[in-house]
Order: sequence, then C-alpha cells, then structure tokens
Amino acid sequence: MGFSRLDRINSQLKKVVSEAMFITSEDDSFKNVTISDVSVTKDLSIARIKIIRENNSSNEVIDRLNKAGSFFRKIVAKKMKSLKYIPSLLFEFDINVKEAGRVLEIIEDLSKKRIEKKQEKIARGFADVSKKIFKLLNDSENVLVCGHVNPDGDAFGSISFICQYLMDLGKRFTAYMNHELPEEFRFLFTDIGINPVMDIDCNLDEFDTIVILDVGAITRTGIDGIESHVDKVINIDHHISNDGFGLVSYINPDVSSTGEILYDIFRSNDVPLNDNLSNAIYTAIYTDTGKFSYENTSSSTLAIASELVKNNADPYKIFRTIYENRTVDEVRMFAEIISTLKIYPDKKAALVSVSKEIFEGYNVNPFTLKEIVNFVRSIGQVEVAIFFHELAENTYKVSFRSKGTVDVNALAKIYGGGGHHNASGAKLHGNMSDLIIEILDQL
Ligand SMILES: [Mn+2]
Repeated sequence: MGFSRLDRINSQLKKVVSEAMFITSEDDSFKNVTISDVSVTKDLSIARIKIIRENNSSNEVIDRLNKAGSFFRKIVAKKMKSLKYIPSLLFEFDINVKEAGRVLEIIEDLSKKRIEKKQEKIARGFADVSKKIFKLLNDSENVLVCGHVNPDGDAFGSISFICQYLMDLGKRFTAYMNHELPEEFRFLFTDIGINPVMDIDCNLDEFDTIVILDVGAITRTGIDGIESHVDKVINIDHHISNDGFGLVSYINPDVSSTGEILYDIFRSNDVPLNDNLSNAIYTAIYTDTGKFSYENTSSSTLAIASELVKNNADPYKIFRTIYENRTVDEVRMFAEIISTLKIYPDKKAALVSVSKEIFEGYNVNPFTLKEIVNFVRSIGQVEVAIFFHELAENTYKVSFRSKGTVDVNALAKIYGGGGHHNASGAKLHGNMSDLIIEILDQL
C-alpha cells in the first residue's frame, strides 16, 4: 500500500519539477536537464532527484538546481495539494543512465515540445481573450458589472474600473453589489458619479453582457438566476478555484488580484489611465496584497503599482480612507470577537467566532471581519487562523487564513468553498464544536 503511494508521489514530483524547470528557467542551464528518477524517503522528508544532462555533467547545474530548491518546493506545494509536507529536494547526477542517453534525448525533446506548446497557448490565450473582452464591451449597449457577495477592495476596485471604462465609452451599465457600499470604498464610486445598486430591478435578459469580477464561482455573485445567462458572461478572476465559467474567461491564479489582471488587459490594449482609473486598480491590488505584504506581491505587482502612481493614483489617500476610517462599533465588535480566542498549540491554529446575535448588535460591514481573521493569523506561533461567523442556527460562514505551506484553499474545498492558498472560506452546516474538531483533524 505505502509502496504504491510513494510511487505515485515520485512520478508526480518528476512531472511537476520537470515542468517547473522548463517553464521557469530564464537561461538555458536547466533546459537540457532531464529527470531520470525521483525517490522520496518513506517519511516524505527528502526527495532525491536524479538528473542527466546531455554533453555536460559539470556540477554547476546541480548547484544551481539545489539553490533553487525552495522555489521548486513552492511549485510542488501548489501543484501537489494532497501532500501535507513538502519534501526537501536533493538534485544529483544519475550515473547509471548515461548509456540510455538516446532514449532520454527523445523523451526530453517530446516534453520540451509539449511545454513550448503550452506556453504558446497561454500567451496566445491572453492576447485572444483581451481582444475578445474589448470587442464584447465595445459591442454591448447595456452591461451588468458585479463582484462576489460581501465584496472586498479587489471586487470594489475592479467593478469601479470597468464601470468607468464603460462610462467613457458612453455605454449603459449597472454596478451591482449585494451589500451596501461601505464608507471606506465609497470614493471609488462617488468620485466618478456612479451609484451601485443592491437590487437589479429589471430582467437579466436586458443586459447584453455581464462582467463578473473577482468571483471564484458564478453562484458567488449572489444574483438569482444568473447561471442561465452564463453565455453572455465575461469572467475575470484570480481565484485558483475558478472553473472558467462564462462566454469569455480569463483566470490567472498567479497574480495578486483581479485588479492586476485588469491592468494587464487594458494596458495591452493601450487604454490610457487617468487618476480615477488608477485609484481603482491601485485599491484592488493594495487591499488584496495586504498593503503589498502577502506572498502574492510580486515584482510585477509593484511595477504596476508604480505605474499607477505615475498615472496619479493616490496611495496615502487610499490608505487613510480604507484603513484609518474605523467606526467605534467596529472596534468594539473587534474586541468582543477577539475575546473568544482559542489557541490549539499542537495544530498551530487559532480560532475566533461571533454569533449572529452579537454581530447584529453592531453596525459593521463584512470587510471588518476579514481584518479580524487576519489579525488572529498575526500571532507568532499560529499558522492557521479560523473564524466562525454564525449566519443562522447551525450555519456558519467560516474564513480560513494561513501562512507558509498550509493550503487553506484545499481545506475550504472539502466544504464546498474555495479561494486562495493562504486565504479561503466556506459555508458550513452543523454544530460548531463538532465542526471545529473536524476541521482541526484535517490540519
Ligand atoms: Mn481578489
């Protein structure tokens, strides 16, 4: 039994690391490298990766591969979600297979071609999709723009951006959100004279296009009956759980935010940015990266932010408006929720909760709750923060946050939810104490 599981892990590791070497290598040093064998120790602590390299067996390539070990491990963590622990990767030359060079050469060639094809497809995919999105928006007369239920800064910023673009084109549009626009994000709409609605008072048939932004699954828009209009949906998102619903979809889980995708799409089509457009995307990126501090903050995220500031985005105004604008109620509720804190040291987990009754006693928006679970994660010895928000009897909205390798997207998926590697959520049904035991068991 154990033998076949290890076998499976070995062959998956071989595939994942091989692809990572081809896709990510900036120079050619990994490109002639072929993995001949992978063997992981029983306790999964070390994976020995045997490589061969045509016409060259200098130790330099081994050094470079081993130096890049943590990078490959990250990719392994992302692609092999069933692995609880990611083994250390130890690259070494395979001295036994030199004679099999010819066969491996052929395999290498095939695998290279396959990956080149894939890269081509991705690049072509982006150009095709961004053209299609432009054509659709330009050909539409009446557009519905929406994000996910309980929208956050990325959703608000992205909705604001698309609405501004449509407004400049002279199109009719409706910005929908299921929640009253919170004070801290109001500027994204009032500055440009847009009034988002919480009710769609017409038939969805009246829209020729529906733009869905930052939404992992179509049901998360909170709009009744939207599924039957999926054939006119433009779906732009960065949730790894997004299945690509819609007429046109562009999903890139490798970027920080939906805002970052919008920037790429619109800049690649030479749309000029003014201050309001720049503020909208800056807000989306800034909030989804936890003020440029999460793992999803890449050099291109920061380069885009720099471009946005050059185009008159106002970082200080955005920071103050979003993060230094709390109400007294929010801080009091915060204190009450934090007082429920429980720590599970052996699981490196922390848990807070709020009952429906207590939540309704305060006048707060859900964005605040996101801040609470992030705050709980900030405890040094905690790797997973869990927040139970009671919606109804035996029904909870549960938020998961992690740091490091714990994949809370996989955890949320068990309960029909989803999100990102380090931040996810799901709706759970049952008795809270039982659910907590069940969740801790998965860690
Ligand atoms: Mn987002």
